Amino acid sequence: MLKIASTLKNQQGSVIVIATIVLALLAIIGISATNMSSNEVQVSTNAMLHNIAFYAADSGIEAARGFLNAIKIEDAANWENLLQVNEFTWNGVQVDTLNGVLDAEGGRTVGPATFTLTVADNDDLDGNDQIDTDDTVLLTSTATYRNATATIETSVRGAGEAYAQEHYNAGSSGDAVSESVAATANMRW
Ligand SMILES: [Ca+2]
Ligand SMILES: [Ca+2]
Repeated sequence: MLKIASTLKNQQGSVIVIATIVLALLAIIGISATNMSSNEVQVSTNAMLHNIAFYAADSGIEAARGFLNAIKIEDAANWENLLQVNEFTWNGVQVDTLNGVLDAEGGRTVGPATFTLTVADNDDLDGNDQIDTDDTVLLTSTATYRNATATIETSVRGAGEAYAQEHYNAGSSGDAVSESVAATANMRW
């Protein structure tokens, strides 16, 4: 009788040990699952933040291309004013950077993010990075949103007023041959 009681007590002890181990395993699995799902939420949040920053930077490139083109048409020397950080008048405002031009045109904010632009001369073999001799500059747009930053760099080519007039008047000049030559020779962006 004593032996049976002792065996039952031992079995109870084993059940408690096994139950404790199972509970511990379940707890570990539960914690791992929670960690995995919070990691996935973090990854998708980071991707969303990066996308917002990237599309803001991309908007900056598109807007800057348009205004670099317009600046070149209005006065080609202003491209060099941008490279030399010299003041010029744009839209009635004194500006000395492409950021200033965009600010004078309504700002650089896209949704919740703001882009920042820099213009630099490419290596156009004149030994002077403040003079543009090949109608090409390097444009960089950076946008930050919370902890995500996106930077896009591209080169922008413009050939000035003559090309711009041909380019924009091509549909009405009626000189298809010279237009297509001009378009090929002055391929811009
Ligand atoms: Ca140069
Ligand atoms: Ca250049």
